Amino acid sequence: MKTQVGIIGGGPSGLLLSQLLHLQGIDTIVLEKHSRDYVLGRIRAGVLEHGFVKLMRLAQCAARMDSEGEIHDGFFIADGERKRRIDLAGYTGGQSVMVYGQTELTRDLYEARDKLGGTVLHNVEDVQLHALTSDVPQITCRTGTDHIQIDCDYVVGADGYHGVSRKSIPDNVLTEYEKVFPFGWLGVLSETKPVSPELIYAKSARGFALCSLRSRVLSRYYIQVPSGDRVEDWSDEAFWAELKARLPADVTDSLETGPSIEKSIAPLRSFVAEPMRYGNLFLAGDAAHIVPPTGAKGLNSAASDIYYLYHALVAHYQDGDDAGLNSYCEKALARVWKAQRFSWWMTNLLHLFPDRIAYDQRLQQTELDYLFASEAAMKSLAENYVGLPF
Ligand code: RFL
Ligand code: PHB
Repeated sequence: MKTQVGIIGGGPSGLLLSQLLHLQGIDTIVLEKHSRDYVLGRIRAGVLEHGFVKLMRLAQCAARMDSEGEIHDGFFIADGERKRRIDLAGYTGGQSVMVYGQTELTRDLYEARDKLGGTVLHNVEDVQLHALTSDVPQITCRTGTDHIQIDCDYVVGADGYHGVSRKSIPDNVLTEYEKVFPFGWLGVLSETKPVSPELIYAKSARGFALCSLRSRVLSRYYIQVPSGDRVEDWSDEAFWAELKARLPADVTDSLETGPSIEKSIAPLRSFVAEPMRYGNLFLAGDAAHIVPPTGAKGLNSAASDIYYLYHALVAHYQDGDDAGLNSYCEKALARVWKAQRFSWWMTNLLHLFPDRIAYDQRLQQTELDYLFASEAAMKSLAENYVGLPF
């Protein structure tokens, strides 16, 4: 097989890039390790920056998002019984975020790929990348008993944190920066009325909690749990009791509980791999960087990579201009590190760190007191939360 851009990974990054390039007449093949049902069964992000929303519109995939997604102009931070609304629109000249599930967005991207006859191969095994520094890099893989070779101009590694693309870059070229937090998030999806129309990020003496949502009848809640906890350790009853214990009393009083329809634990990790280009391989999204979910920046950081890569590839194919490809790594990483900083800051601000010395605990409390009292600090939070410009 032959294509212009071979894309590893059929998650949001790979599908969005494939769709955008197709609309510009650039041929792609997407290789996905899992079945479509498996990919669509993963419950992940819920908050999209405006830049991401604009990209979905450019990709002609925004109809359902625009009708079913919710615009949020603000969110709450709770500290024990205190609650402060962060007025996103007020602090950012009218900007907002969109609450629309990653699952739904991925479904929309798959449907758009189908409609245009895009090639997405599922259940591919043993994906390997070859000759990445040559003019004709290749991808080989298997589907069942078929062996496939794809000759490409470029390979995009959009295969997430555990993918093969990043691992195809020689060790002496790649530098990895990593910070693992000593806790994870236990998430529950339930068909209950969300406790608040806007998200609540809650710091409490028992640890962090988050009240989020997918729609008027579908809630998404998270609690911080120690690393090592397993989903089986947490019955629905235990989850609701712990969530209630971490929220302000007025929120707890109106919390509707019900059976979980999904329950999973995500570890909290910060990670960046540099460079994001090796020869004719470009990394994008979680393949190159991970953030703890506290700032809702993971998927949104993937979106800015796709934006830069899309424009760079279009300039290459339509105008013979490689400036965008040559500056991809530098531009993408500059924004990636700002999202890392923000996610790290928000994680440190709101979680319980069991081993923190008393001095650091006082500083954490002072940081939150300062935030609640300072328009400048809240403005900075709002600017980052709605998303820095691409
Ligand atoms: P993905 O979604 O991991 O997709 C990569 C795809 O590659 C496939 N794959 C392979 N395919 C072929 N060959 C191989 N060898 C392969 N290895 C892997 C995988 O099967 C998969 O389908 O990466 P992508 O596309 O870069 O998208 C990134 C986002 O998924 C991620 O950043 C977000 O979900 C992070 N995130 C959030 N981001 C936000 O912007 N806002 C949020 O509110 C938010 N909340 C979250 C989150 C992530 C969470 N978890 C579970 C980590 C909440 C949670 C709980
Ligand atoms: C979610 O709804 O899944 C969600 C929302 C905000 C975050 C993280 C996850 O910061």
